[in-house]
Amino acid sequence: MSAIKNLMTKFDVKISIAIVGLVNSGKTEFVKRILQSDEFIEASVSNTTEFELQILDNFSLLTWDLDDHIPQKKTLWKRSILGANALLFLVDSTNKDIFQQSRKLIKDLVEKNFPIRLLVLGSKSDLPNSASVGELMTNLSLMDLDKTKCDVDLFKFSSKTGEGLYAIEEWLNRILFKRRERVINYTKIVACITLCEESGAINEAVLTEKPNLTLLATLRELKRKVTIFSRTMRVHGSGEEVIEIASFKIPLVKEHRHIVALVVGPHDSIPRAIEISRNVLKIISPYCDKSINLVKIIRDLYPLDVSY
Ligand SMILES: Nc1nc2c(ncn2[C@@H]2O[C@H](COP(=O)(O)OP(=O)(O)OP(=O)(O)O)[C@@H](O)[C@H]2O)c(=O)[nH]1
Ligand SMILES: [Mg+2]
Repeated sequence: MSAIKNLMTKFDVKISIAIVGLVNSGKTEFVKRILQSDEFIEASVSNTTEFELQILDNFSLLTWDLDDHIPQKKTLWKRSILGANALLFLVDSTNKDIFQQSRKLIKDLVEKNFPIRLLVLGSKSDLPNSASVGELMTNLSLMDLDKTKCDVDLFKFSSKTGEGLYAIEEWLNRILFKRRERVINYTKIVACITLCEESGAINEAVLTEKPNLTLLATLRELKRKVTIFSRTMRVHGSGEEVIEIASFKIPLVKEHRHIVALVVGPHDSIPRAIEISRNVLKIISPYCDKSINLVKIIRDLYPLDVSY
């Protein structure tokens, strides 16, 4: 289950998220990535081709294909998109030709529709020609928007590699449920598994001094998940996914042809765990065998993040 879907289905309230953007901005791919299954009901609404709705229990995802203007009169737009709990505006970060058009649409959306919060998302961050966050900020003139009308944030993400999806989940968590993860909090790393894609070698480190049966079963299952993740990410240089096994949260991070899976507690900061994973990846990347002492590396780097 994807982190975003998991977040939405955890709560006992109806949540709707609207995803808008130009044709080809990556809306459908993003929805597929969030749902990661065929178990949703697709409701199509007659008389429009631009609107789509996916419903899963209490959670609905609405998408709208924008063209050259923000619909001003359509009741469906007002009721569904502007009535949603969160509004995401997707921009294909690899297509500089559409930046100007997207800038105009975002400006119109803020000035004429007054959404309270807007998250602008640069999609397709996995591609080499993807514009940076700074470039997007400038080209979309996000700094010039009227802050009294709308609070705007900007992230980049990839539906193919999963990078940035956790930041989106965190944003939604904060906006929808007024929760904020404290990135400065230390994590409690219980265990870690690494995989070298070149040699296939898997390293396992148990950091807690009291491993129990649940943890051992989790590690067995995790090895399977890491292998599947490696297969899925084969064509990508980097990638991210957060999974849950038993009561553990586990970010899987790929970089430098290695994967690191850190097993942390259910309330730990995932952004911090991902940052730790990236630093561990830098250190282990030259090694392709089982000779590295993973326990020592993690304890030396992050002595306060280890569960004793
Ligand atoms: N590399 C890469 N390609 C992506 C990503 N997201 C979408 N694409 C590709 O971009 C193209 C458009 O993506 P869609 O998700 O269909 O875009 P859309 O906004 O739904 O487009 P319309 O429904 O036509 O308005 C497809 O070929 C996708 O495979 C991504 O994160 N990375
Ligand atoms: Mg689509």
